[in-house]
Amino acid sequence: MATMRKQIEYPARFYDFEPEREQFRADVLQGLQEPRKKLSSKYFYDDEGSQLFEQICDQDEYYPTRTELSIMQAHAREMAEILGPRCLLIEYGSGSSTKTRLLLDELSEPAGYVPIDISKEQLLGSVTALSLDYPDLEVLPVCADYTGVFELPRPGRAAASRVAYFPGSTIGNFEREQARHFLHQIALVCQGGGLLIGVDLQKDFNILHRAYNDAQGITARFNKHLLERINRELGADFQVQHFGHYACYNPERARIEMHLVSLCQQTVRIGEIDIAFQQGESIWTESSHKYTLASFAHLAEEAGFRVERVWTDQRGFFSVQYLRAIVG
Ligand code: AVJ
Repeated sequence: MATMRKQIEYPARFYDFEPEREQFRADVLQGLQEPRKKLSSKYFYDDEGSQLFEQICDQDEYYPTRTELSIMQAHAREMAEILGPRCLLIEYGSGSSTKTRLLLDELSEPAGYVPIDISKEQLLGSVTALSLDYPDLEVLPVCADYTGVFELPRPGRAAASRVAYFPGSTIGNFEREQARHFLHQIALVCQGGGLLIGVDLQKDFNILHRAYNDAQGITARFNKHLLERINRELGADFQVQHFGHYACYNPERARIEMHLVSLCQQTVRIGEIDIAFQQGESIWTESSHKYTLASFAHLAEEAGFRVERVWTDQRGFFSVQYLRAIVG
């Protein structure tokens, strides 16, 4: 049945490793049965969650996307020069591929573009649009959880180098040890090439706080949507109105910590399993680490990279960095 659907709806070279429902169930049950309840932020991004994230990016308070886009607009040509001709561009978490277009417009004869995303609908949509706008570009989409193991497609044209693109400061969602491990994997894949990465920077706590507590409440909806997804996909009975959005900056750990707080004592059923909540007990749903240029350079070096170039905006809110892979 699944094979049939793939044949009918998807392009022939669509590498489909969409995470399985059972993995989602196992992760959710494990996270909610720990003494300190937690859910992985990667599960925000089903089709509806990805749309909500796009809406967050439009909020005045949410500076990262807009700032990163302005850095790309100002410096894409220079970035393309450093990346060099005939590179294979591999994007981790391509989403709508908006920032990538700025890069693709400047790249010299790219060998191909490999967008990797966990959300199939969004991936298909952006690939369709890209193929129309860049008819000469070989696009090799991969639907996968990019933190896992998956096969990298090979382009028809030989690539001079492999360059990973990881914008959006998604690296901030990783714990330090995970971040190092993930970056190291990329360093191995991109030997001889490198990684172009968006990294959000430390700044006034109030600005950070507002970015994750927008006045329209879109971030709150995005956060609570995770419970709706669990209800729908795992047959749970979360009463979403009995959970509150809470996001706060932790200066000691230099990160935003996002939670869903139980507003009353309640029990939630997920399939056969009951999960009890005290009033005020929280589910930790996301951390978003903020770096300094120095703290990020240190992490990059531990992972097998050397920081070759850093571009920032005038306020120093956000950075785009080119890291050269130096692992042997
Ligand atoms: C795109 C994952 C980096 O952490 O700022 C936005 C996700 N979470 N608002 C971030 C997010 C809440 C975002 N990342």
